[in-house]
Amino acid sequence: MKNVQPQGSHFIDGAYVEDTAGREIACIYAATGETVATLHAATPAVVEQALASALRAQKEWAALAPVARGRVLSRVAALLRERNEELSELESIDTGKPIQETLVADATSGAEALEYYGGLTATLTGETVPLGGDFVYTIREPLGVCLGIGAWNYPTQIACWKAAPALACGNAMVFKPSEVTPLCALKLAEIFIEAGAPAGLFNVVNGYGDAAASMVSDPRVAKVSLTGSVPTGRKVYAAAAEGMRHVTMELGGKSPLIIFEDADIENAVSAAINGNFYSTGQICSNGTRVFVHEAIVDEFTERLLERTRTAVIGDPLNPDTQIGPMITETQRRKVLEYIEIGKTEGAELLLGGTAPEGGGFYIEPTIFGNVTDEMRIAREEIFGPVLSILTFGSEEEVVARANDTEFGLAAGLFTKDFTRAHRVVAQLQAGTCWINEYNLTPVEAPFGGVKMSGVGRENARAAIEHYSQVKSVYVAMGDVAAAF
Ligand code: TXE
Repeated sequence: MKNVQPQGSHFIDGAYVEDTAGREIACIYAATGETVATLHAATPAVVEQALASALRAQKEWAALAPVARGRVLSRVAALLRERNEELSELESIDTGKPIQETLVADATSGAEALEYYGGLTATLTGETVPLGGDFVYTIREPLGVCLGIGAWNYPTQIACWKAAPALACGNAMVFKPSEVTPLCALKLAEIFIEAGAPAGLFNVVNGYGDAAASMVSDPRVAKVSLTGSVPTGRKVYAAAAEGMRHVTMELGGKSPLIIFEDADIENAVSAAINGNFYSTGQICSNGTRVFVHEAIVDEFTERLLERTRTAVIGDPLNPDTQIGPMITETQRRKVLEYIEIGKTEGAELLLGGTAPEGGGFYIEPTIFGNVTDEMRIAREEIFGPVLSILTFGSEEEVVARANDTEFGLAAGLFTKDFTRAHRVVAQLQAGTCWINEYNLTPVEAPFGGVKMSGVGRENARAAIEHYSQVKSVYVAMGDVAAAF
C-alpha cells in the first residue's frame, strides 16, 4: 500500500498543521481493515488558528477582481483534472470505492464544480431597480467565513461542491471532513494554494463531530453547509439558528424509483443498479424503494437478478472491481442488521444478504422482493447495497406511496408515456427527479431535498443564493419630503 500519511492532520493558512494533543483519528482502508494513516483531531487551538486565518483570507479574497477569483477556481479545476489518477487512487484508499468509479466521479466532479463556478464568478452582480427618478441598486455580498461539514461517501466531491460556490461569491471556507475519510480534502487544500488562492481561503480542519460543533456556534462563522444524516442535520441546524447563521442541509433519503408497465426494462434495470449499488449503496439520493408495476415485476426482477449476479466484488484498486467494501465495520454491521430486519419482517431475500469471507468490510449486493410499505427496510435509510422491490397497480396509488415518507431528496420514474412522466413528476415530493434515468447530478442542475432531506440547494446558480446576501441601496435624486 502506497504511503498516504499526510504531513499534518490539518491544512491551515497555506500549510500543514499538527497538534498531537488531539484525539487520534485512524484512517482505515476498508478493503483490508489496515490503518493507512493516523491523524489527530483538531484541538481548540487548531480551530482558533483555522477561523482566524479564514477571516483574514476572506477579506483579501473579496477585494480581488471577480475575474481574478474565477481564474484561481479554474486553475484548481485544471490541477484536479491533471492529477485525476493520483487523486482517484487516494479517494479509493480513503473511502474503499472502486477505482473505476473514483476515476470518473470524484476529482472530475469536483473539477466540474470549480469550472462552473470559476466561469460564473465574474457574472455575479446586483441589479438596478428604477423607481421613476429615484432608484435602488443591489450589491451581492459574500457572507464571510463559511463552514463546510462533509460526509464520508464523497470526500472530494462534497468539499468541491461546497467550496466552489462559496469562494465564487467571495467567501472563505473552513472544511471539516468526515472523521472516517480525512485524507482527500487535505489534497484539495494543497491544490488551492498551488493554484494561487490566498493562504487561509480554504482551510481543512480534521476532527470528530465536536470539532465541527464548536465552529457551528462560533460568531466568526456566517454560514454552515452540512452533508450528513438527518439526526446530525437537526443538531447542526438548531445550533446554527442560535446565531441566525445561514444553512444548507444535504441530508438523507429513501427515494422512490418507479417503473411503469411500459418502461424499457433494460434501462430501468440499469437505473436500479446504479441507484442502489454504485458506491456500494452509500449515496444519499439512492432509489432504494423500487416500485415496479405488477404486470412486469417478474420480468424486471429476473433481469435485475441476472445482471446483479455478474457484479465483480473485490479490491477497490483493481480496475475490474465494480463493488468495493462498506466504509467502516460499523456501517457494515448496521447494514447487516437491516438485512436481518428485512428477513424478520417477511421480505423475500432474492440475492446477497451476507458478508463475504475474508478481510475488509464487504457486503454482497442485496435484493429483497415482496417488500411492503410499512417494513423498516422500506422506511429507513440503510446506506448500503440493499434494494427493495415493491409492486403497485395504479399511477395514483404509486404516487401516494412514493410520497409516504419523511424524506424527499430524489425520485425517478421509467415510462415511455411522456404525459404521464410529467404528470407524475409534478406530484412527487422530491428535490430532484429523473425521467428515464437515475442519480445523475450535473453541476448545472440544482440539487437538494424537501421535507426531512434538507434545506437549500447545492450546484447551479441556485447555490449562489445560499452563499451570498443582497444589500439594497436606495438612491434619491430629488429633495427629501418631510411632514414638518
Ligand atoms: O454521518 P453524520 P455519519 C447517514 C447514513 C449513515 C449515517 C451515519 O445512514 O449510516 O448517516 O453516518 C459531523 N455538529 N448518512 O456518522 O453523523 C461528522 O463529524 C457538527 C447519510 O458519517 O451525519 C461528519 O463530518 N457536525 C448521508 C458529518 O457531520 C457534526 C451521508 C456527518 O456525520 C456533529 C453520510 C455535530 N453535532 C451519512 N455530529 C447522506 N444521506 O448523504 C457529527 N458531525
